[in-house]
Amino acid sequence: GDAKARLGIIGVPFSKGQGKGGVEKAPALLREHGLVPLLEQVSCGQLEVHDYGDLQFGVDPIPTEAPEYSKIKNYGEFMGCNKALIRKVQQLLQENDQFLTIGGDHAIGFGSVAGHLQHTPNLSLVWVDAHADINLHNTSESGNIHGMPVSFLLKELRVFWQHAKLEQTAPVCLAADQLVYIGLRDIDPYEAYILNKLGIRAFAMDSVDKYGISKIIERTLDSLKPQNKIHVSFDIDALDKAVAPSTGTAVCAGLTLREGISVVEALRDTNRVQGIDLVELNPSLGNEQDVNTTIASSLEILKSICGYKRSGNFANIKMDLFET
Ligand code: HAR
Ligand code: MN
Ligand code: MN
Ligand code: MN
Repeated sequence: GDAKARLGIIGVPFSKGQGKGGVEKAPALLREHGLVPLLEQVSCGQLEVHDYGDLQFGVDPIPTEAPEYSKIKNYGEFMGCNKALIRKVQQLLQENDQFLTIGGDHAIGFGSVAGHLQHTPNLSLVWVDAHADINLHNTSESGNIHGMPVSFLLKELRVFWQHAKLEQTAPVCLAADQLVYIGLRDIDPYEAYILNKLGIRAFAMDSVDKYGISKIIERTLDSLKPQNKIHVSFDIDALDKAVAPSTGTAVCAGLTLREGISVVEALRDTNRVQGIDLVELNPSLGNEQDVNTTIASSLEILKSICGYKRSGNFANIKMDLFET
């Protein structure tokens, strides 16, 4: 058959994008639960998985000419980590066909997508999340930078981050018409305003309820440029609290596990997914059963992105039972 595709995995144990410790433990925990062999197994021989371990990162200085950045919690830690991640993702894409980033909190979505854009400028981004994560330094109420990564990526919002020197660290940015959200249900007023002003496609949970997930998937696929590679940034809090309780900012009435799986299966079936993030799994939150439930849901989502077919898969069967 065809040559195997290579998937590179990088753990990013970053937790400074929000206030709750524990989210940095997710990469090690998913590995303990057999992530690497599991993904190779579900792909039925189509995927060769290479684990690059955890990202090493430091702290950047806060730009002195931007005193307003001090309102943001841990800006220097955010930039230090994301600069390292931008470089690492480019290495992963030189050495592999696809990459998976395991957080950590969603602040690492900036470096993961920015690194991807430097390698592949024509990219579409599907952000699956309860939250829009598109705050600016002057619109965020919490100061938590995991609520801001998308604003660092968009061309139309670069003007608000002049002192971040993004033209040096992440010169290729994303056009607003190549971003689609699914699963939103907790959007800050300024975020809603930005989404509206920039005309960003956002399928919030009211749309999922009104039209059904299959229609939302169809409209999502229709909106992505067919020649573009796809980056799927999956925040586990997109899923309902019942199936993903161990996360820092759980919101009720989210996607069912089946809806989440349907979304990533459809994206996978385009054969254009090149980058994946799985973020915000926090094993320090909730009881043992909550943690196990959230790990299981995370693994189901990753399995489906990496080729698990609920309808069955006989791609690697060796013996022809019906030969006469
Ligand atoms: N919008 C809120 C803020 O900016 C909450 C953001 C929560 N973000 C995440 N990632 N959990 O999606 O603070
Ligand atoms: Mn390549
Ligand atoms: Mn998020
Ligand atoms: Mn979220």
